[in-house]
Amino acid sequence: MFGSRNLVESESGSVFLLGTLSEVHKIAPVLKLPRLARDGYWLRAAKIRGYDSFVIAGANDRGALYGVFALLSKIAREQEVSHIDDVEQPYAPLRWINQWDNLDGSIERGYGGRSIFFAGGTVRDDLTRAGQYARLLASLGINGCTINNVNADPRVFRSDFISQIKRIADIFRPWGVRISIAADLSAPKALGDLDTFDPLDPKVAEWWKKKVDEIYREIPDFGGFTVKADSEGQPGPSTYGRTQADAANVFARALKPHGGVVFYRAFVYNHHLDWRNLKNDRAKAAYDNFHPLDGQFDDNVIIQIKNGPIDFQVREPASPLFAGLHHTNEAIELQITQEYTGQQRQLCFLVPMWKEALDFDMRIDNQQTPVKALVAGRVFHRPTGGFAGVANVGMDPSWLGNSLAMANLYGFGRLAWNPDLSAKSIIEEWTRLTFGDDPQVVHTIDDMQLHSWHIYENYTGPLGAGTLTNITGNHYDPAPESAERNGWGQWIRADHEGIGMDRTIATGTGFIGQYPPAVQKIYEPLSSCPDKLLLFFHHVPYTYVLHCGKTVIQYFYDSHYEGAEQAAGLAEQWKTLQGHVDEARFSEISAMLEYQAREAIVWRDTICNWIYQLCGIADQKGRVGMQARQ
Ligand code: GCW
Repeated sequence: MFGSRNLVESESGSVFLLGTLSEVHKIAPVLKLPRLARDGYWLRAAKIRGYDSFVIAGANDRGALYGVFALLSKIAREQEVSHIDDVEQPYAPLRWINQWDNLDGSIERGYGGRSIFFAGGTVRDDLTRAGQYARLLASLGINGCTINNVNADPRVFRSDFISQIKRIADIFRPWGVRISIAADLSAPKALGDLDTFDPLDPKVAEWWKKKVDEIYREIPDFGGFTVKADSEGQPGPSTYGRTQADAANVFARALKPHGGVVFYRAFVYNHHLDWRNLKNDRAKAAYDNFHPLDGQFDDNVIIQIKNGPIDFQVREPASPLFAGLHHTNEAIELQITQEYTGQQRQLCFLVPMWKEALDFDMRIDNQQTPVKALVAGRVFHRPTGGFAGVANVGMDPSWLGNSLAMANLYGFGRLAWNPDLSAKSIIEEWTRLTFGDDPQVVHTIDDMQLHSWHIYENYTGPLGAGTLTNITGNHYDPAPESAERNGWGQWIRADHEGIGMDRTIATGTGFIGQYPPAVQKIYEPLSSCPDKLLLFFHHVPYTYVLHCGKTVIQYFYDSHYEGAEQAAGLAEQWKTLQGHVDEARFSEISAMLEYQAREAIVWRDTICNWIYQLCGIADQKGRVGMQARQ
């Protein structure tokens, strides 16, 4: 009716002026436009050509799309929009999702069904779910998605496969989500084209250049590569005595002319460490491998660093590598799929945990330098940086395996957009959007979600001991001994006298020395090391008295009993919502939480008995070790 594709009237009669800033300016030159960073948007209620209208102006098309989603979200949450005037900018330029999907349709550490992208070695014929996923990601401001497992299959680079990936890219494009591929450094050799994959060999560089050119012919907005090399059996530059920078740059140089980037993972470590050597420490690996290379990476390489120095445990300190790269782009890798935190069969809302990492102040040069600012490139004025979330959604109708787990993907997207948001405001948004605005429902679900991580920590890995799970098997059941005396380096070092990894500079592995001096001062002395991370940094006797006044052993007993009770409490809390949420989701989550309450008892008893067997100190409250005392 207005003769412009940017000016639309909805069925309800509302008028929307939608487009990029310059399009909006053409139609409504009287509006004073804000300045917007890439992907940012402006929502404004205004009178246009005599009509009460909503202006949705984006810095680019993607921003305009984000503005539409933001306005819809506000309306769905019944927020007042009639006087809206909101400018929103993303905190960091790169907000990517990683999927660990295998070409056969399975997903590594995926708990939400089969792959939405692949089946039987090819791209699925029916990509309906993939299209819905792209829309879902766009609604959160995600602008990139790596579609295959970082334990990468080189066959993705076959020409016939690239044209299949093009189909996924075509479906993602309207939603502003760029597709990327997890790349195997050995592909030129593995595919039989060359007899080497040495990144410094000109033939290899030429192979990557040609391959990348071919990809961009099919997918002009291709995002780039995610790379896992020299890690857990993946081929890497060490085969040829080359550095991680040599490997990263061979990809980067092929991608550069097209505007692509390389997320190069810092998860490089030796999984055949000698456990007998008390100075060995897997936690040191990322910093040891990457800090010396700072400044040697091209400017379209981003070092993708897991939030903690080990591997997505229920509690870890922030990785010191975030503070160790001053001339290199960084991204934080967060794990949305709950590998070590209940595998979507238990409730564990991870946003509070991620906030602790993002807000952690590294005190570089004694200045305020939180991890979030470092990864966004704000501290050292880097050209790019951001967030990578391992989502692993699948064909399950709930995407992740249960109807409450999506809060983690939602939360990741919101934090990637604005890490200053509180966990409480994020969960409040999510619950209202997912379950409506019945105050009892919102209050109850928010409360359950916000406490769930700490509850899970209580019965699986208190005091920074790590998730005391079966680390050589399913990463799910309680099995603390599986972490000890093997090459994986997730040692707890629990013996008859004491427990914990001594990572001090004075007597331990020296890991603490990787942090800036102000942070060392917090973790090195027992007197200032926080209880929640004590056993990550120190080996102490079971009788050591914590800041909270309990001994370590009593804290173990208490937290396990408390955690099991709290898990039972979650099931009770949920029951109060009967009749307030739809029957299908009500019974699905009831069953899950009842199961979780039982599992928490299994965890409690396994861990309490294990530690009692080791130390022989009975629980003061008589719950563990009574027989021994009688
Ligand atoms: O946590 C470990 C997982 C592996 C995963 C690896 C990684 C994709 O157990 O399944 O491999 O991390 O992050 O590379």
